Amino acid sequence: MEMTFRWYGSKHDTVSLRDIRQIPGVTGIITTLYDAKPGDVWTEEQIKAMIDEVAASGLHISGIESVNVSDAIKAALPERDEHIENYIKTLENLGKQGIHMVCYNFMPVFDWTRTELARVRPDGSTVSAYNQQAIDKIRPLEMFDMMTPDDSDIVLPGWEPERMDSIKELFEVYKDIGEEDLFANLKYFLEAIMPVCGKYDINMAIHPDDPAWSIFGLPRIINSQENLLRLIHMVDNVHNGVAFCTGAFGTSLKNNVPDTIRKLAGRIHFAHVRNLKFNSQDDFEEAAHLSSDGSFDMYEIMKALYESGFDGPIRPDHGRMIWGEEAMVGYGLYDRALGAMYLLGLWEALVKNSAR
Ligand SMILES: [Mn+2]
Repeated sequence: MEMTFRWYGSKHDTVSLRDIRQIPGVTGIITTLYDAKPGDVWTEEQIKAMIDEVAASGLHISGIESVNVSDAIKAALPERDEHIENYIKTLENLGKQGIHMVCYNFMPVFDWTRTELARVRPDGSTVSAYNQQAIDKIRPLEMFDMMTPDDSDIVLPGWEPERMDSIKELFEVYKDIGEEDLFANLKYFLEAIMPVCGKYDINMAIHPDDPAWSIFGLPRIINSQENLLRLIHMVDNVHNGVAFCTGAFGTSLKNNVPDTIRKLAGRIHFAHVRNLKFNSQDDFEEAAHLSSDGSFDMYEIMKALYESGFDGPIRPDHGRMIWGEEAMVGYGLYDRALGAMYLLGLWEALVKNSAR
C-alpha cells in the first residue's frame, strides 16, 4: 500500500506539492492532464513534463486519475474506434514513461453528482451532500448550477461548462442505451486496450458510479457487488481492475463495502477511502474519515483491504472544508491530510497486529 494524494496541477490546485510533501507518510501523487479532452492523445512530452514537475518536489506520480473515456466510447458512436485508438496511444505513452495505474469511469453524461456543495455540519465544517428528493425535482440541465460553487471560478472535474452545451444531444444519444448495451460497450473497450496494458503492465482501475444508482434515467452499471464481479470476469485479465471508492460504492446501503473488497481481492488496483454520514437512505453527506463521524466502520474497510493483500496506491477522498480553508469542494489540504494520517494509523495497527 502506498499513501497518495490527489493533486489538480499547479494551474488549478490551491494545494501545492510542497504542502503535500509535508504530510507524513504521503509519497505518491495522483494527477492527470487537466486540459486534455476525452478522446485526445496525451503526448510523451506532456506526460514527461507532468512527471518531472512532481519529481522536483520529492514526490512521484503513482497513477493517473483519470484518463477519461469519451461518450463516443461509452455509447458506441461512429468515432468510437478512433477514440479507442487514441486511448491506446495515450496508455502506450504513459507506459513508456513508467506509469502503471490508470483510473477511469464509465458513467454516461454526468460524473459524480451532489445536490449541495457546502452543507454545514454540526461542527461548523462544510461538506458536499446528496438528497434524492432534490434530484427528483430538477431537470438534468439544472445539475450544472448545483455543481457550480458560489462566488468562485472553480470548475469541478466532470462539470466543465462546455459539457453543458452538448447535454441535450448526449441525452438523445443515450435514449436507447440500456445497462446491457453499456456492459457490451465497456467490454469492447476493455478488450481493445488489454494488449497495451499487458505490454506496459498498466493496471486499469474503474471508479464506481457515484451515487450508485441511475439518475435522470441514464444507465449506470458500476454500482453493485454483482456488477463489479461481472466486470472483472467478463474480461478476465489482471489488468482489468477496480478503483475501489468506499464513498461512491457505499452510497447505496445495499452494498456491503468490506465484503465486496474481499471478493475483489487481487483486482483492486487503487483505493479511495472515505466515510459518509447517512441521514436517511436517500440523504447522505460527507464526513470526516474517522468512523465515529460517519456511518462506515473504517477499521473494517482497512482490514478488508489489508487482508485481501491490497498493495496499490490508496488516497483519502472528499475532505470537509475546515479551518477557514478555501479550496475546490472536497479537495482542500487540511481534512484530507487528517484523513491520510488516520488511514495510515489504522494500517500501521493492522500490520503490527498481524505480525505478532
Ligand atoms: Mn472516489
